Amino acid sequence: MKRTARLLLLPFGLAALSLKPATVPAQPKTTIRPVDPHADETKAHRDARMKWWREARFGMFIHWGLYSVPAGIWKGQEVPGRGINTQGYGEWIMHNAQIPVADYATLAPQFNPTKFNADEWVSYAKAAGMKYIVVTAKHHDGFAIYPSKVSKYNIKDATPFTRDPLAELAVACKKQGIKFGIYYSQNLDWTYPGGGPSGRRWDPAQQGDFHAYVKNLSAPQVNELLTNYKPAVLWWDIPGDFTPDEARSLTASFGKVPGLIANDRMGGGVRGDTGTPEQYIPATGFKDRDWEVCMTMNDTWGYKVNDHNFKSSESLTRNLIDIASKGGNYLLNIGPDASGIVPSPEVERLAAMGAWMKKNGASIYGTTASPFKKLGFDGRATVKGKRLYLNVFNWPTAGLRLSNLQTPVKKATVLATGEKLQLLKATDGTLSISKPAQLDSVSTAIVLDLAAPPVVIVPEVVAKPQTNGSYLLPAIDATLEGDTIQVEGSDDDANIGYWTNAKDAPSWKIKVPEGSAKTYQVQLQYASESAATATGSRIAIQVDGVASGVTGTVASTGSWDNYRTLTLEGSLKLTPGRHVIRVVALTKPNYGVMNLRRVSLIPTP
Ligand code: FHN
Repeated sequence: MKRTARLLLLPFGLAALSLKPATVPAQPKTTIRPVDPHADETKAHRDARMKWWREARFGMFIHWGLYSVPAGIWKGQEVPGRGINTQGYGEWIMHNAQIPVADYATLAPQFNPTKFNADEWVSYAKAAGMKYIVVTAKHHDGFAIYPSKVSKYNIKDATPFTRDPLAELAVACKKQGIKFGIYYSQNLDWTYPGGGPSGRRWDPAQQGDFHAYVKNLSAPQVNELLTNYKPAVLWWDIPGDFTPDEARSLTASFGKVPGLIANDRMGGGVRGDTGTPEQYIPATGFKDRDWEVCMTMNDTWGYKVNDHNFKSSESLTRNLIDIASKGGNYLLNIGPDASGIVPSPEVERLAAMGAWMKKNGASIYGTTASPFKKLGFDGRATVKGKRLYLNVFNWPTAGLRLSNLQTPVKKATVLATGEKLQLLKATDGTLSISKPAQLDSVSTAIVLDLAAPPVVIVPEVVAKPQTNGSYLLPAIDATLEGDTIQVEGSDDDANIGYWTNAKDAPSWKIKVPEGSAKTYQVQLQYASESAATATGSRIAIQVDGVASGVTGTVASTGSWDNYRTLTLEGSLKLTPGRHVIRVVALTKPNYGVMNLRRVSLIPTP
């Protein structure tokens, strides 16, 4: 569980519990709408609804609001991060500088984005090869950048700017063939009395009843947005602990937008359509789940005048390729300034990505995840029907080789130029592909036309002892049993997380060489944010499905990111041969068992 993932998880669990009555009396049939508006959807319907989004692969996030005026600076001082916003994001300035509501509202008369040009913004997305945009209608500061009838704290009523940016963007999107999406902070609101807080409130004006806030602002604004702008995407942020009725009120107008796609950040028991890893690319993607990585180009979502720490267009493009190869979408952010101008480093990066996408987009759009567990070169793979795309970041000096592909390859071409490449198949089935005349410094996309959709043998991962005799079993090599448990985090620091069902379990295969029967201590590298008062989960190690007697308790480490090494009690006796080492949870007093990065077996003398 990453920091954001934890926020998603807790309210789900609580809401689910509160829905279960102790006894179930015979009830007349009711017509109460389920809390999750898509609860009864068939797979076919869902596939049809998600089709455009799955094919799109690339979208633009836009964070724009009153916070673009101070642009990271308050009373002449650069505002650092605070509390849960350690990053010091520009759009968090009201929270990070603890600006009183009335003082923050003085930004509204200064917000006059006369240079805002919806066609231009959408054209940047289009030029980058993006297929949809998602723009902040209201962020945590509570200010609406559209003329809301629900509250006067909006662009039309509170600023000199009388236009409606959302309406203009919706029209520009339609004109340019881009899907239009809306972000809405349904839970956090630092201005409206009772709005969801982030830590302690800092101004008495923020005090109030959360349920009244949902009833009088949040739900009516969501319904207003869906009714008036008919977005293709609704992007919730930071799940709220909503009652079932509140959850229903927030989704009351979903029916007005057939095909609406909403993410997993609403709360109140609504699972949503898409997972939302933020600022990282999951090591293995998400199993059986649509997902979208949202990411900043520099270190802020909302404009900050002094943030020049931009990722290179090469790494942004490779991120897109990496994400597509794992079956996800990339929602890449821009943070326009208060006049409505998109900062030039962002425009330049979008154009550079677009130049690559124009020639190589076929290796991204409409593709599905790589069938390979690992490639033997620095690059990524995607699939579309009978085509296998290889994106090669750095051409291997020893030549490009592909192992484990069982399907016959008919031809290989360079996607951007059409150059035909030579194919050579070794007796062990390894394919060699000749080097193109020209390589792309970002990534050279190769198309392999196959006789049928690719069939790939995924080699079994069997851990062997290190030189000191110990076994290292990393998250990335685990076999996962269960529906919720998954590998998260990026390759270097991946962990097993979302372990919310105690019956789920990770396991590893190991091979103990002949003549080296030994006993081992078992160490876990783990993190857990269990409440300080609650005990941690009891853990046990099984060998080949049998309890080994090795057990331990994974107490809180303070946060889901704070890893600690724990040596379990007892020792493991392993005979020569193959074994399956499984970590099981005997108890789960908290909402997650733990985040597990690695298991180590250390030989004891
Ligand atoms: O707190 C926000 C943050 O400002 C930004 O909007 C991101 C985008 O995903 N969402 C929240 C943090 O998860």
